[in-house]
Amino acid sequence: MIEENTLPALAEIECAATLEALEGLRVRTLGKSGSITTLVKTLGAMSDEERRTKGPLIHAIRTTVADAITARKAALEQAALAAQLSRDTLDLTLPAPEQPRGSIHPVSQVMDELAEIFADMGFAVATGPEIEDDWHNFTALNIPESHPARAMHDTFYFPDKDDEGRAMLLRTHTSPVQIRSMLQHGAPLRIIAPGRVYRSDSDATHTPMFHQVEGLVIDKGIHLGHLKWTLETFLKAFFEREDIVLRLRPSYFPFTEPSVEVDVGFALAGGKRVLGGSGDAPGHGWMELLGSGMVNRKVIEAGGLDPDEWQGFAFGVGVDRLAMLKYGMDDLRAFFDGDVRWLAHYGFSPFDVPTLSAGVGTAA
Ligand code: 2NM
Repeated sequence: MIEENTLPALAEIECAATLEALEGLRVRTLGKSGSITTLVKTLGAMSDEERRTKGPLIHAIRTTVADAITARKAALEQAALAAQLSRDTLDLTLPAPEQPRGSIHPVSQVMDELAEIFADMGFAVATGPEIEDDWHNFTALNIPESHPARAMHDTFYFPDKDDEGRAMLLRTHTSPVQIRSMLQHGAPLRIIAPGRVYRSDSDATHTPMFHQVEGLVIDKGIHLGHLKWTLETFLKAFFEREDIVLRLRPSYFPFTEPSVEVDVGFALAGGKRVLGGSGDAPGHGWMELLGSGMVNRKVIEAGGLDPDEWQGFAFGVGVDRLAMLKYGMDDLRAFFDGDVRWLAHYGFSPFDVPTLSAGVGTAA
């Protein structure tokens, strides 16, 4: 009886080619009205004697067929998975699609470098409004009404005055930030003020908006020696050269007394100016780089401090010019054209931000 009911079923199960065919077999044998289910049901009508002899056999048939179906099902699923795995291939050697990526503008890069270098010397970064009043931009800086820097052709004025009757303008330098810092924080003070400044000027070497960084130190007993050391240390770190040589020349700015123009020695290499070495050596020269000086007593007073107690030095330099010198760009106007080809060429990776290890004391 086992043979009669199971062998053909077992052979069919073993031959089932698909999961669907196997499921059909299961329904026909173990389903509600399947052949083996029907066989199991016959047990109910049997005498005790008959059930005792046939019962174990009938249950053995059901178990054997059920196990065979389970085993075949596992084999078919395994085969289906193996077939799919061999069909679905992933080529890990294919190049990833190129992602368009922006870059850091050289001006931003240089401003970050400056903040880093001066942070190493204890300077904080100070910022202030680009729309200023003429008291913070001029008067407080000892620039009198008659000074040519106040003339309409240099300064962008707004048509209306502010609530306090002061003329409004686009700041012509970041010095008003230094005045605001003195008034807000008092002394001692060590800050740099980087940012956009505006002058009505436009040609190959001047743009109506450009970038400046100004530095200010206010403390007791500050003298020109501190100024020279600070600028020398800054320029060596920024240009990553130990052979930077400075030349200080007397000059004039209304906000400093004495005022000092700072030149940097350069050599000519292949027709290009390379900073480093004395400008007095044969084949060398001096390049004017920045303005500086001891803060004028009147400016310290305008900043709310007693000039008999507090002294200071200040300096100002063009960020765009620093970037051009360090990274070898020759056209200032390209800085503000927004040409993506120029940006891709001269821009910096956002993942290569300056770190403290690139600051003061690590120049090559
Ligand atoms: C320069 C040159 C010399 C300067 C002065 C001040 C302030 F506000 F403290 F008085 N800030 N920056 C200064 C001095 C700027 O730029 C060529």
